[in-house]
Amino acid sequence: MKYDHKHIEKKWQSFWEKHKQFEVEVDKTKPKYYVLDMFPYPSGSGLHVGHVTGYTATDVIARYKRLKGFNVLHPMGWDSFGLQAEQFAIRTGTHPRQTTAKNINTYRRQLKSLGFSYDWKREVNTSDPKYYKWTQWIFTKLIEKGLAFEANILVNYCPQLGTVLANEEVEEGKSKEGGFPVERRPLRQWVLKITHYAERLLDDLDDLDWPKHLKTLQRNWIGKSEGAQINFTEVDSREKITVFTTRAETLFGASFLVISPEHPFVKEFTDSSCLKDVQKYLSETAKKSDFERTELVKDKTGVWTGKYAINPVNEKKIPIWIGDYVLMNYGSGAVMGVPACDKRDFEFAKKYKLLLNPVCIPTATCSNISSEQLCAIKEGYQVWESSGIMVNSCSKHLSLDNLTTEKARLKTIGWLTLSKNGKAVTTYKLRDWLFSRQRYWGEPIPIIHFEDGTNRYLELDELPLLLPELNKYTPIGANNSPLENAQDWVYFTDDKTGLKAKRETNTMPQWAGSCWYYLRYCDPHNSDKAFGEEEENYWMPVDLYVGGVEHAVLHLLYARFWHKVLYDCNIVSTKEPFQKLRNQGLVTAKTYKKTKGGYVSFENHKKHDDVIEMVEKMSKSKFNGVSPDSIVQEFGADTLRLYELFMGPFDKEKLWDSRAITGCRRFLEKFKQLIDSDKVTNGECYQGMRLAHLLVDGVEKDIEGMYFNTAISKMMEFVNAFSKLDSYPKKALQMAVISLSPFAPHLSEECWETLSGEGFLSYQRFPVVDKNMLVQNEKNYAIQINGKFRGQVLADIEITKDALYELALKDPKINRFLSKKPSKLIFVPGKVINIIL
Ligand code: ANZ
Repeated sequence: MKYDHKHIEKKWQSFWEKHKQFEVEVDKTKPKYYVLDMFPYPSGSGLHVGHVTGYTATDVIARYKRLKGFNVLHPMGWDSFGLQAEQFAIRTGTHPRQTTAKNINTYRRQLKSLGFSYDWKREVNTSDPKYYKWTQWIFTKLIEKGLAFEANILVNYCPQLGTVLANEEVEEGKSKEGGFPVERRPLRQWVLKITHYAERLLDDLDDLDWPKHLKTLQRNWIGKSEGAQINFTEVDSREKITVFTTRAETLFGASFLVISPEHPFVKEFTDSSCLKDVQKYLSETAKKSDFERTELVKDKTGVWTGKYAINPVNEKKIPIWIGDYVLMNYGSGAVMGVPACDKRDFEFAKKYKLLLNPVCIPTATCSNISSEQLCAIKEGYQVWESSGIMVNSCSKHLSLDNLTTEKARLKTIGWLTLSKNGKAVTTYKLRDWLFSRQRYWGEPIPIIHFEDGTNRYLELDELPLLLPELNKYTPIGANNSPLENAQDWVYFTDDKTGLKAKRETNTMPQWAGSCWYYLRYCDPHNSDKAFGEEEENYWMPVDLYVGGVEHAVLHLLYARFWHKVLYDCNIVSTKEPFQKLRNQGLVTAKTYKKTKGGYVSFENHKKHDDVIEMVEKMSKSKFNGVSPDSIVQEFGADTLRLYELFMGPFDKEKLWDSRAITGCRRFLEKFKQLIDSDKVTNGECYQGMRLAHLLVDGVEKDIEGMYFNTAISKMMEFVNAFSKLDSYPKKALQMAVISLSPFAPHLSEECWETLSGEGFLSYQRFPVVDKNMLVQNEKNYAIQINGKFRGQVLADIEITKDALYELALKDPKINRFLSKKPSKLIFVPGKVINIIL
């Protein structure tokens, strides 16, 4: 019987839908399992096969957990607000609402065509007012807690995108979205106090089952540094300058101070004789991004202010410089320059001819230092950045000489604290989250401003604050949001106060909606609350979350932050949202890149002589995206699902090869042939049952460990071994069908029906393995003839030499070499027989 995938897949998809097979409700009699995909932003180009690896894996897990008796929540939705959706709308000249609706339909159709077992009744869409009403409400909770406020801050502004960006959205001085240059500008903006949670965001990582590299990425992003603040005094004004240092013990070596160009004291600390130079310097650095300023390879620049400060430990006068390698938004925006112990300060001192005082030298036991190097360090010609022994560090206040770095640090901080010249502090690289965007396609920030400069947030009965309909939604620049165009919406009289009011025109960043969507899935149709308590209690936390590693510091950090705020408001019951997390590996494909830039498609690449073949991340823009549609059409969803996971280990990078799909298709055809075969019997057959138990055991372990590719290999091996049997026990085949069903659910349903299994496949239980059946009592023996390998035979582990020879004679492939009687049989039990003729 032919494998008609089109008929089979349509039949079972309608069946599942009709019987609402994947819709779930809270059921306290069953254990729950919540398996979640990072929901997509529905782009105009639709899904490509690289997107669906993760979705296929979670679907295998969801189906497997159902077979294991869990009540499985497996939802899907759309992250449809944000820059990408808006950029697409601008490019195509259609309103984002229309393009979003259209794109969502495409995505939904594509995902359904793959037979994913989502509870579609729970679909959420972040740009739907019924959803964003609650995003806005959570924002008001942040205000209530004092975690959202307006401030004048230096922001990352991207002129091409016409908006500010969060630190997390900037990479190497460019916008992650689009790669456009980003500059620093002071602006009044909404900010969320994520730094308040820095310590908990760090600590709670310990208990999560997340990949190690991902935890490291978050830890580094939060960037905890333990150090000290030290106060220096400016000579003329007696004003204090506070520096942050992780090396307090090097204080005797501080021979200059460097303050950031944005430091509030820059004006005050500049002597009139240096004013011109300073102004010139400031205007030059204003154009640079933080990345350019701190890039390690770059030459450090600076300018002298003409002023001095007093080093509190020895009362020495040291010059105050301005240097752009010092960032205003880290530590205190000022550093003490210790050229003997810090490479950057060493280069700076060399360039501007500043003093160097060696204060820390390697210990005598430090092995890889030559005597010449030691001499250079002691004399101040070479920098020594590691720990060691303190020298030249003695004054009437403090003596550190001969102490180790660590002891000296403690002693220095102790003295600083007692003398009130400083204190121990912890700083974080994490910055507060810049939350305003000058964009149209986002959640309006539910704030209204009054003429007297005060404001208020909208209360629940005033939400959702609808995004006004606008025909002109492109960025208008000059730090203004396109929402300014909706004059009637912006200016109004506030009913609650009777005052004239102006609405906030900034919108929320694209990360807002995804900060809590996993909570809405628990109770998506609740119109009185963001979600019900009972539902949240039952379903949370997410047991398995699967998505790309690119979200390590954006979505995953922001969502953890909001979740902790909600936890503190007693709105959620768990401290963390995502208990276990796994990243799918990137799917790559061949690209054809023109040497002058740009890409051509595979079909056209021969027409160009300046193209280089490369392997890159799959993407429509590089013309190497493969749509699942054509593959589902030609080979079927089950084949595609199998190939998605068979390509290689789930968390590793994999190269897409459309030609290799036929292998998976052939396997499914062979599987179906077993089921349709007239060798299927109701009888028992030890060999067949043993193969089935081995299969179930292997597949179960592999699914649990997310080794999907090896699970599929085991199924392929099963089919090969099983097809050689004389009869096919039905029971064994039923076990095999259940094992296959999470991977190829449509064909499995069809096979179950053919085998006339009881009830529907989706309600079956995953077979229980009989451990006795797994014990190995047969082996594959290698058969050699005159030392040459001629084939294999399966035989009892305790078979005798002569019985094995008899068996070999029966195998036609081997028999044709055995024309004569053997002169000798050399036998290694359990391994090999060599027949000498
Ligand atoms: C003196 C010193 C001596 C330093 C020495 C280092 C080595 P992490 O580990 O990244 O926290 N620093 C402080 N504030 C800064 C700012 N706003 N911009 C740029 N650099 C800043 O690094 C902390 C160290 O970076 C601090 O310790 C300070 O230099 C510098 F042998 O102070 B140190």
